[in-house]
Order: sequence, then C-alpha cells, then structure tokens
Amino acid sequence: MKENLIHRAIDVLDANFQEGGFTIPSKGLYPFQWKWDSGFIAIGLAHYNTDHAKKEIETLLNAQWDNGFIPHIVFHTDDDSYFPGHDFHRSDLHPLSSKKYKSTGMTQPPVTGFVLQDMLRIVEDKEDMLDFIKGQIDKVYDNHVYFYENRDPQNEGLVYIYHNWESGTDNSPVWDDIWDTMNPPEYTFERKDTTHVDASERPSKREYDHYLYIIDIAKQNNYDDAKIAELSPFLVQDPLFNAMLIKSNQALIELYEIIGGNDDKITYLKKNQERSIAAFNQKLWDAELGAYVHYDLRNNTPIRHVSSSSFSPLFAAIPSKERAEVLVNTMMERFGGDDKYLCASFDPTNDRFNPRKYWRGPVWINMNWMLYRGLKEYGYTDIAERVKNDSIELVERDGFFEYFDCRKDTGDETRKGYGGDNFSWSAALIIDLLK
Ligand code: 2M8
Repeated sequence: MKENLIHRAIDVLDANFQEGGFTIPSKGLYPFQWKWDSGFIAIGLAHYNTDHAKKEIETLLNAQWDNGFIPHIVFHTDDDSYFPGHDFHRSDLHPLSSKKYKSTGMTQPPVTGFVLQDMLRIVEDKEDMLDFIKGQIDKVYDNHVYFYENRDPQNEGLVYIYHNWESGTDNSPVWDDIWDTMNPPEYTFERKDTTHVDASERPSKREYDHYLYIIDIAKQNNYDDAKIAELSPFLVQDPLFNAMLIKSNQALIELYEIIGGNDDKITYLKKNQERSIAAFNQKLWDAELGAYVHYDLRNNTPIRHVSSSSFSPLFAAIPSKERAEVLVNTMMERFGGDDKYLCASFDPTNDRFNPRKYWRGPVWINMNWMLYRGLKEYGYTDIAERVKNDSIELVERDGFFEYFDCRKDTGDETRKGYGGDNFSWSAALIIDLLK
C-alpha cells in the first residue's frame, strides 16, 4: 500500500515535469513554475530523481532579479490557459527584473533555504548535493538580504507582503478585513481558473477585483518596494511568510557552517535571526487567542483570526516550550475534534470557515507537512502522527488533490478532494512523509 502510493505520487510528479526543467503545480490550472511549489516539489524529487530536484531549484533561481528578488511565478511559456498572465503582471516595469524570464512582480513564502537543507538530508550522495548547494546558496542568501533591506520599512525584524498572492493562502478569510477597507473598480476580464475547477471551490470575482487592483498600484510604481510600502492598500506581516524566512535563515546558517568560510554572511544571518524571532514573538502573538496572528501594517492593527498559518511557527522553532503548549492546545480545541481531519486551513469555529473553498477551510498537504515536522520537533509525537496519518488517508482515499475537506462526515458518499487534481506538492510531500 505504501509503495503503491509512492509510485502513484512519482507518476504525478513525472507527468508534471516540463522540458524547461521545472514542474507545473497542476495541469491546466497552473501551467507555469511557482516559487514555493517548486521548493516542496524539489523535496519529493530528491527522494527518487536528484537531477530533477536540482534542476527544479536551479531553474527557479535562474529567474532571480538583480536585486535578489525571486518572483512568485516564472512564465516559461506563452500558455494562455492562466489568468493573469505575464502581460498583466509586466515584470519588465522593474529596472532590475530578469531580462531573460518573464515573471510576476510579487514573491511567495521563502522556502528555498530550508529546501536546500532538506535535499541534503534526503539524498545519499551528500558530497554531490553539497557541491550543488555551494553553487546555489548565495542566490538564496541574496534573496534574504533583499527581504531584510527592502521589506521591513520600520526595521522591526518582520518583513511585509503586499499582496494576498504573496502569502500563498490566497483567499483566506484573514484578508476579508482588508478587503473591507478597499473599494476597487469592477474589472472586466476572463477568469481561467473556473474553467478548470468548480467556481464554488475558488475565490469570487469581487475578490479577484481586489487582487488585480493591488497589482495595478504596484505597476503604477514600477514595482518599487519603497513606493509599495507607502501606497499599497494591502501591507501585512504574515506569520507563515515570516516563519518560512526564519526557518530558511536557520538552514542557511547551518549550511554555510558546513561549507566553511562565509563568516560575514553567517554574522549577518544570525543578527537578523535573533531580532526576527524576538519581534515575531512580541508582535504576532495574541495571548487572548493563544495563537500567532497576522498584523495589518497599513491599518496598524492585528488581524485576530486563527488559521493554519498561526501554527507554522512550530516548524521554525519560534515559540518557547510553554508557548508551544498553549498554541497546540488552541489547535486541538478549535481544529482537532474527532469529527475532523487535521488541519483545517481556517478556524472551524469561525463563521467565515468554509470546508470546500480553497484557503477558507480545507486541509492542505504542505501545511500539514510543516505542522508534522514542527509538532515532532516539540515532542508532540501523537498529534504529529495524527497529522501525518490524516494526510495519507485523505490522499489515499480522494487522490492527489490540491485541497481536502476536513470534515470526516460530509454527507456526500461521492466525495473527492477539491481544486486541481494530480497536484504536485501533494504528491511530493506525501513521498517525503512516507519515506
Ligand atoms: C494558488 O495561487 C495561485 C496564484 O499564485 C492562483 O490561485 O492562481 C495558491 O494556492 C498558491 O499558494 C500556490 O502556490 C499556487 C500554485 O499551486 O496556487
């Protein structure tokens, strides 16, 4: 059974691997290379095809801009089955953008640092992988410098995101409070996602108006970070995004220590690591909710909702033992009932929870993978095992879908997963969980 699932996962990944040396997240729905998808995918690939794993990361990093920025989508082809494409995003507006690759002008959670470390953990030929890492690591370092120098206008140790697509958790109910502060124009455009996936499982047209409007403001300012910090109606310190940066930062420190030399870089990373963790615990912890929350930097207010992003700091060793205990209790009380699979992407006790709609409730395998690792690290072995087994059960029963219903009883015998099918990171991370 286990071997069979691994074989099926490998088939998914192989079918999604493209000639250009990267893996699409899901055929039809997502036909290009996505930043954080590529990272998770490389972890799966490292278990059975080291060349593809290396290629995945190399291809992504080739699209890096001269200021260290790594875009969220690299448009390797002219495929028009996705909206908005490169002609809407116009990365060429930024003076330091890649001249070779068309991309978006926004980024995604910085997973690449810890991915390199995981690739080293997984492969047998450590020396060969270390050689590869030596050739790539400075690009990831430059990316972290980019974040610290350009995405932290008040020099707090926490970086901002300026778009919900940068968070990776696109239509999370967390953003609803921000949409309430905006009134974008009604755009005329042709959605492509809803031709691939049932519209009830995707964001609404009005939500897309908000998404496009924020990009328009960034474009009017040629994707200039300082201008975006000043003008974007969406400016958020996201616990998931910052936890990924902290996790990757730690990985870079440890990898540079193995490589040797690079003392100046290690010093820089350590300095930022310390102040980031301190700021994270100070600013993003909500004692009343017993969870980490997002902070709306534009409107100067915490966004007081619990989501799966609230638990991601466990993966980055951010909470103290005591705080981790409070956090895990919150998770089990709100998300962990016997009638549910762990872990819903949004608080099931909240009115905004929707078990079928994308990031508004369903279970995501990448979030579960991080949660599993974090829980294990803090000694919550039983809960970690439950997260792992729930993930495997869902994929085994429903297929390698993009997201899954967290309710054990949906009242629907013909249930399946939601969103895109043959979804790459679901396959990649199941391989890692099963190995
Ligand atoms: C989803 O986001 C894209 C935009 O980036 C979309 O809806 O078109 C998100 O789940 C995101 O986290 C993910 O990286 C991407 C590709 O799988 O799809």
